[in-house]
This record gives sequence, structure tokens and C-alpha cells, in this order.
Amino acid sequence: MSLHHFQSYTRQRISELYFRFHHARKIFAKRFFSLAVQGHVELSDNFLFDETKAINRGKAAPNGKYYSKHYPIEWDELPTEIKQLIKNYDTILKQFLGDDYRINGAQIWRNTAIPDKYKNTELFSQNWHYDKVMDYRNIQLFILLHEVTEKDGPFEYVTEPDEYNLIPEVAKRSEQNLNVGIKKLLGKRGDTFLFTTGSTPHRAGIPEKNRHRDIFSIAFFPEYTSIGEKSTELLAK
Ligand SMILES: O=C(O)CCC(=O)C(=O)O
Repeated sequence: MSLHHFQSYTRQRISELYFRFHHARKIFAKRFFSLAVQGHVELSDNFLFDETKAINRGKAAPNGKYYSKHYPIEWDELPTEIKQLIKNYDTILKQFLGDDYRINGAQIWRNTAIPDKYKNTELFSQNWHYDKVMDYRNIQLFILLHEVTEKDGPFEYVTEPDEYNLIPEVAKRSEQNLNVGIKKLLGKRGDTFLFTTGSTPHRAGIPEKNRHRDIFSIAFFPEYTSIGEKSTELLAK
């Protein structure tokens, strides 16, 4: 290598290291990264909430009743359209969670109307919160199982969260409303939503009287959590 080439190579390496270091520092500071990707999948008609399989979810109300019910779904039982959708998101999931991310907890749940007297009791995640599992790094894919309107208690999320700091009221799951922009997950059957459940504040809406909201969800975690199964193995099936 000539002296000229050596000098130019060194200059490039130093500036590359400088920019990589600043990029890494910014990513490190951004603990509460946010992702909210909407899409759609055509579901077969029989992929619906099955009341006969449902078990209690959340907390019992003072009357002993549960207002949310759910059941798990094994990977092998998932419709191929949903597996394909996850494969389509593989690159984005790797970017956020790392190459060896894991997949866990496919389930369907139904939230139903809560009597007025219990509306201020958190029965199924109606308070703003982060899904802190081992830490704040996890993502969920939601799929609406029927048309969801304002009346059906749609999922709600903060649209411009603070990606650098934890919002204390949200971390405490306090009942109070947030003074920030929010959006509701309204839409039709098959509408999908890939969302940073760990790091972006969200909550369940409460369906109006005689209404309910059915949703499918599957979660994604970094490899170090050991939660669920290896995506590389499941997606290769
Ligand atoms: O049911 C919903 O819409 C939200 C559920 C939720 O936020 C949770 O389970 O952590």
C-alpha cells in the first residue's frame, strides 16, 4: 500500500468510527423505541374467537367475574397467512430485537363491557402501561378479528412517545389520562398492527354495553430473554 493510500484509508476508518460511535450512542440512549406498522391479512372465515376454549384473563372484578377471556394457540395451529405475515416482518423484527429473536404467546382474547361501577378498576390493562417483561424490549403483532369501532373498546396507543425517557405515570400504571397524542386501533377484520408493546405506552379501551372486541396477538422478544421459541426454528417449519 502506498503512503497516499494508507493515509486515505486511515482517514476513512477514523471518520467511519467517529460516525458509528455517535450513532451507537444515540441508539443506546433511545431505550423506548417506537414502532407502529399497520397492514392487512386475509383470514379464513373460521379463524375466530372460540368461546368454548376461553379461560379467564386479567383480574376478577369485585363481583368475582372476569371481563376478558383468552386462550393460547400453538404455532403449528396458526393459519399459514399469519405465519407468512410474520415471515414478512422478519427483517424488521431482527432490526429491533436482534437476529436471534424469539416468538411467544400466540393467543386470542375477547374484552367485554365492564359495569360502570368497576370501570375505574383495572381488570384488563385499561390503564396506560408499558409491557415490561424482562425489560422494555418486546413487540407484538395484533390482528383484529372483526370490525372494530369506537364502541368496541379499541386498543389505544401514544403516537409520539418520549423515546428517551420513561413516562412515570405510565410506568406506575396510574389511572390518569396522558396529555399526549393518542390513536385507536380501529379497522376491519384482518387489519394488522406491529407494535412496540414494551416501549410505547398503550392501553385497552372498554367496550360499550353489550359489545366486545376480539383480537389475535403474538409476541416477539430478544434472544437473551429465553422467552418463547427461536424464530429461526419456527419460521423454518
Ligand atoms: O386488549 C387490549 O386492547 C390491550 C391489552 C394490553 O395492553 C395488554 O394486555 O397489555
